[in-house]
Amino acid sequence: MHSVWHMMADKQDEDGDTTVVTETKPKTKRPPLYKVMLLNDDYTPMEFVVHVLERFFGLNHAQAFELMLTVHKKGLAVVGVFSHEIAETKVAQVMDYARRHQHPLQCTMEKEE
Ligand code: TYC
Repeated sequence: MHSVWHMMADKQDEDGDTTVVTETKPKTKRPPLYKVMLLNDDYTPMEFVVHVLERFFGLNHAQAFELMLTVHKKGLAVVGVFSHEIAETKVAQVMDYARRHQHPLQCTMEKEE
């Protein structure tokens, strides 16, 4: 939502003094969003990454396969954008799942600017 704020014209009182009337924007701060990223490595099987993307990020198989290939080729990719709490949960879920399956898959989060 955009709003335009004007500085009001200088007003002169009886003595001729001027006052600049300013307004301040009422800030409705939206909470920051966080990018969740998957990092490539040489050992985690492609099928495992595809499964992770389906299981924790709600992607269908084709979307998951495509995004896995992007990570594989580029080194990393954003796999979702969430609130701080949801992003932390996703990272923890992926890291724990990878650890339990003894894969070195890494998942991180970063504030979106
Ligand atoms: N590079 C891995 C391989 O060739 C596959 C892979 C993709 C691993 C994405 C991690 O986040 C990842 N088996």
